[in-house]
Amino acid sequence: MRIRVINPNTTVAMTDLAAAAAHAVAAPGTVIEGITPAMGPASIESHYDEALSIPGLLTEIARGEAAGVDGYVISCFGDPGLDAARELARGPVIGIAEAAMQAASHLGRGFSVVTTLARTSGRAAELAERYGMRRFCLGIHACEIPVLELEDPKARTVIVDACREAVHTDNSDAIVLGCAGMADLCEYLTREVGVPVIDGVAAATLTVQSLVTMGLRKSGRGEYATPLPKHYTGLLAGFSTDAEEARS
Ligand code: 2AL
Repeated sequence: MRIRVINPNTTVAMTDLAAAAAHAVAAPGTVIEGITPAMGPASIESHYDEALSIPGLLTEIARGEAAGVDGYVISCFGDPGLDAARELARGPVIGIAEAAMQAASHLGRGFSVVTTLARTSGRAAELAERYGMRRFCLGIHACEIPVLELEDPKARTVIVDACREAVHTDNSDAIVLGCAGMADLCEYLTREVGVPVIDGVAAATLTVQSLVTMGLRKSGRGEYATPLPKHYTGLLAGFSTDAEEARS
């Protein structure tokens, strides 16, 4: 089975980090391919970044379909372009926020999200609502660390403090990490904080793997059917769906 872990931002180090987190949990027969789009923002921490990450992501889904990929992980906590990606793909497409929140809901009565900048909190709240997770999502806490500074050794301490504070304030039973760039901290945080800490990259990878193993594919009926043939103009001409070669 081939799973593509698409990092919707263009920072290769973050793609490598996410691919490593996926590889660490995948079954021996599952091939993980980390993908960095050729266009898009260096990191995603605003609605503008998120909107402009989607063309690069959809290009990679189209490429994956041409290459016969079995399923995809969208490796950014805003789950950008999830519905559109599902329209293009034959197999499952899972966002890390949806997978992490669902996993957390199996492990305790409520979870806290610990994210990067406070300005990403609204999106996390919207996603909890969308996925029916509002009842479980007891709070969203920002560390005010920009995505590309997560690898700074000082970030660890700030994140561990934010997780402890979140558990205390929300009386929560689990932590959901609000950024793919935190995936490598998951084990350390679990040890330090003493509650389950869920990395969405691992959770989404195993959700895709499970669905494909069960022989389940995306439903082609209704809203997730292939987009209607349509001509696009200007910079988006390559996204036209009225000619197969348009997307190549
Ligand atoms: C993210 C993420 O997962 N990747 C990225 O670029 N931004 N999430 C976040 N809360 O900042």
